[in-house]
Amino acid sequence: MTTARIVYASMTGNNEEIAGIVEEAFQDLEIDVETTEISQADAADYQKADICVLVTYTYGEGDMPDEAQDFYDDLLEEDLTGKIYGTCGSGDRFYEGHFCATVDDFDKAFAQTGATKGADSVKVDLAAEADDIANLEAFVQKLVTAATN
Ligand code: FMN
Repeated sequence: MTTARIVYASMTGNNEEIAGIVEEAFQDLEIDVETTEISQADAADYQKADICVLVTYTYGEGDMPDEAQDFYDDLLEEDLTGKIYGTCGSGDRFYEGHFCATVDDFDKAFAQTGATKGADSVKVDLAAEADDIANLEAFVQKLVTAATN
């Protein structure tokens, strides 16, 4: 059975909600999925999954959330060759030039692990609305297709 692991960082709830939308989309496709908040997660947990997903906000001026830093450093040490990954998250377009910068940082980190990108990153402006939910569902569909073909 195909398995997915979602790790998320969220301060005010937008990304927790996105993680929930992504989790439900996996469940709808009958994927065995587990979701963990980033400070409770270990980058090595991705070794147990076929599909690795990271959902995060961005802080400061394009800065990584403090609680994501250790996970990020550990992720760079993992060899995730053969796995499929995708990143997504909510930021705020007000931060021009830094919109969802941490989503991009994790995208690059996964590429360094040897994992294969299964779908383009999805970036959401603040809370997910109907079109964002559709984009997130399409993102999950692509990840599953990449992992099962
Ligand atoms: N969003 C960005 O896209 N880029 C930023 O550089 C950025 N900096 C922020 C700095 C501060 C002090 C705050 C409060 C928010 C910032 N944001 C930035 C917006 C958050 O990433 C956005 O509100 C996000 O939806 C929060 O997610 P959460 O509800 O899961 O915590």
